[in-house]
Amino acid sequence: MADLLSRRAFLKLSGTTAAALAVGSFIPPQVAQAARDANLLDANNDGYIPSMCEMCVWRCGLLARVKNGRVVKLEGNPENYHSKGKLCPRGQSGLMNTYDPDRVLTPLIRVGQRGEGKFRKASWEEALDLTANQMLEIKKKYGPEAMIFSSTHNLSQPLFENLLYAFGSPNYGTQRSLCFNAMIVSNLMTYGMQEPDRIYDDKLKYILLTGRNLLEAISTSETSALSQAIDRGAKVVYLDPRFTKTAAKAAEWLPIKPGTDLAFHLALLNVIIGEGLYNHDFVAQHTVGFEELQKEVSKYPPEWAAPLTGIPAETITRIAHEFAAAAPYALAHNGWRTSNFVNSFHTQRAIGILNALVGNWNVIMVASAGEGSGPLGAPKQPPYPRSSAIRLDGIPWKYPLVPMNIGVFQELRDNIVKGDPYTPHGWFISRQNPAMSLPDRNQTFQALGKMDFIVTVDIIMNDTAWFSDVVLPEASYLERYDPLNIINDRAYLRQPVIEPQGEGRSALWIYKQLGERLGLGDFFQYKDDEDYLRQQLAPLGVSLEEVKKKGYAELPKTEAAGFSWNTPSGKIELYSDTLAKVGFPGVPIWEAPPAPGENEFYLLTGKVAQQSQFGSQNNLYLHKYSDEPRLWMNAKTARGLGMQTGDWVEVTSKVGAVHIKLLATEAIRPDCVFMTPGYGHLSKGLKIAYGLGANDSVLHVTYTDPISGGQALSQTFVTVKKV
Ligand SMILES: Nc1nc2c(c(=O)[nH]1)N[C@H]1C(S)=C(S)[C@@H](COP(=O)(O)OP(=O)(O)OC[C@H]3O[C@@H](n4cnc5c(=O)[nH]c(N)nc54)[C@H](O)[C@@H]3O)O[C@H]1N2
Ligand SMILES: Nc1nc2c(c(=O)[nH]1)N[C@H]1C(S)=C(S)[C@@H](COP(=O)(O)OP(=O)(O)OC[C@H]3O[C@@H](n4cnc5c(=O)[nH]c(N)nc54)[C@H](O)[C@@H]3O)O[C@H]1N2
Ligand code: SF4
Ligand SMILES: [Mo]
Repeated sequence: MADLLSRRAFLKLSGTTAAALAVGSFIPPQVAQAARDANLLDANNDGYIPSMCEMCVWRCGLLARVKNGRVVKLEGNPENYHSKGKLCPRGQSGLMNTYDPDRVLTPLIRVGQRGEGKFRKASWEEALDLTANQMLEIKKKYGPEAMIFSSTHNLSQPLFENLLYAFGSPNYGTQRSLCFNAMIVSNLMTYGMQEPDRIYDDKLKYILLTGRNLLEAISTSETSALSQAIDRGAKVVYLDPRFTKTAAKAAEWLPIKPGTDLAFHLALLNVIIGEGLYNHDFVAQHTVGFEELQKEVSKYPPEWAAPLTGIPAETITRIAHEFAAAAPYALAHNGWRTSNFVNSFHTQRAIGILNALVGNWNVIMVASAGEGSGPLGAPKQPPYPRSSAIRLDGIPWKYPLVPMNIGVFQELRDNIVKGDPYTPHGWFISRQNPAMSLPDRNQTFQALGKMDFIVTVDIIMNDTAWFSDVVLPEASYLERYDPLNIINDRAYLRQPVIEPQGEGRSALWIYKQLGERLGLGDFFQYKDDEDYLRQQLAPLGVSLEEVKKKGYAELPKTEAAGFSWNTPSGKIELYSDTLAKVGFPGVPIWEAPPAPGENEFYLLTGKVAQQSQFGSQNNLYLHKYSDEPRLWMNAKTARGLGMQTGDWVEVTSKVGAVHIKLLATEAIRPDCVFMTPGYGHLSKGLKIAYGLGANDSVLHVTYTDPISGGQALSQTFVTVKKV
């Protein structure tokens, strides 16, 4: 007994010491002066500072626990609509994003060959001068369009966009075409908005999730809302070729054949319309194009969809009946990363239309309150110069319906490689890792290789930074201010919890500095970060000091104006004239997806709860709790091929090959294999992530949906052999 006790005591002690070492040794002793000024800490520098997570784009509210002037823990802020008091595993581990020993803490300038990883430290003065001079030289020689800009959604993006549009370039790559273009463009065509909000209240009875793995691909508030709805007895039907954690919690898992979700939903529409189970009043009053839809979907009965999807006709018919019976408390979730096949746009339209037919508008689906900058103020700025250059990503000449600020990033990359219609010479990247997030990594390196100049703003040496000429270190999200974040009727604040380590600086500061050096100072009319925030808060009549204490500002209630959908007809468009006018089908039609050849598998990709995209794999805490990255293969298929868990295999597609260990599992269809994204980093500047696992972007072939411009990630087929 004594032995056991002492062993326990020892474990407890060594655990504490290890944690203290891991975190404590990197923590600078000073908390942010801003927090002290706002009286957020007591005389011992203890307290909680409200701020915002940035471990993913959901931006939950957090409370940073500060003890003796050190941040010791991040907790969910109950006062935030997204976190509601909870942070996900990535949010909880955010401390190690700030205290990562591999953080880039000074500006860096490349000295060796590109990709060799040899950089020298530089002052901000030198790095910013060099960047501005290179950009101006490119502009002078080739025009502003020869500088391309890319960035993934973040709060300082309006300033980034100021930089690129004021510079005069039309070439802008965002993550959206790699993620949810199909969902956005489809919602714009059907509802006239990018993404309606969903209400998971007591009444919600039936939820159809199409590849939306909410219990692993986490959006805290929605993930919790789904779990609570399941607890209250709502039925979840989940379609995914993989048995995910969401499948485990669903009432029914349908291992649908990849790319055939469209057939499944067309058949649901067929039954609901054919048997007259839709909400006649709602359809008559609030939609247009019912006849065209009815005519098209009459071609798609469940018996037609069954052999395509692998789901029995009776099951499809039953689900159609159950869905209609639950109306209007039935939700067909339109998904998030909807970049699976080139027919994903039609799948999305069919899902949107299914919701309209059961009349769940204003009951389960509502207009999002969060779009736009609402009633906030902004620094004055002149209009942007007009750019006469054609956009390299095909908007609008090839993709007439894709909004400009969304773009088609993979097409931009491909046209850089082709030099068609012209050749760009510089690339400015911020908060993004296109070396990994774009399909076909080899092609991305070819595009990067064409540049005279590449600059990246990041906090670590991600693979893109590793191949850059200049790396500008942003302060981490616990060390800086950002513009306010509107969610519903509040504007939330990100504020520094600690002073920046090293030379890290906020994006607000970096873009203003660059703007001034580029002669574009008029687009950055704020003295410093706090001044920017004060200008945002001015119309609300609330002081920054108050907002620092509370973590948010209430927005004035606006009178609900008479609502109509922002479509040409002002109604929900089951048939869309806009689509038809540019030569696309006005109602969703069946388009057969390509299928793998003999001995080939669909390559699936998807999020895991412990990692965010391509940027968190070097986080020590997340690394500790992540599974070893392996290729999932159906156990029976693996046995047939003489392979077992732990074997090293070579996975080959049309564009690349990787080596990875195998995981034989029942949790995937026999015709699919699966890889977790975000592994196989090349950057030796990431000591934990370097060389770990393999990169699925090496394998992905680039396919683009012609309507939404979304990439088609599940349309890559691979062979697998033992090595
Ligand atoms: N933990 C964590 N949470 C995240 C993120 C993260 O990186 N980590 N990222 C956030 C972001 S940016 C996004 S966009 C969302 C993405 O969240 P989700 O939309 O849930 O997307 P994924 O996890 O990429 O893929 C979901 C599932 O699609 C399945 N799938 C592949 N092809 C098909 C098909 O043809 N049909 C069907 N029905 N299913 C298919 C895959 O097997 C996978 O399980 O997650 C967000 N939340
Ligand atoms: N194979 C495959 N490809 C995919 C996906 C997939 O599931 N599989 N998912 C797709 C989806 S849904 C999306 S949304 C895209 C995402 O694609 P990207 O946006 O390119 O990927 P991220 O990993 O989110 O890139 C974030 C970068 O920001 C850096 N960063 C983190 N914090 C900060 C900060 O405070 N400041 C700055 N400046 N940088 C910071 C990180 O180090 C990282 O380099 O990828 C898409 N591509
Ligand atoms: S979902 Fe997780 S990682 Fe994303 S903002 Fe919220 S706590 Fe942070
Ligand atoms: Mo995404």
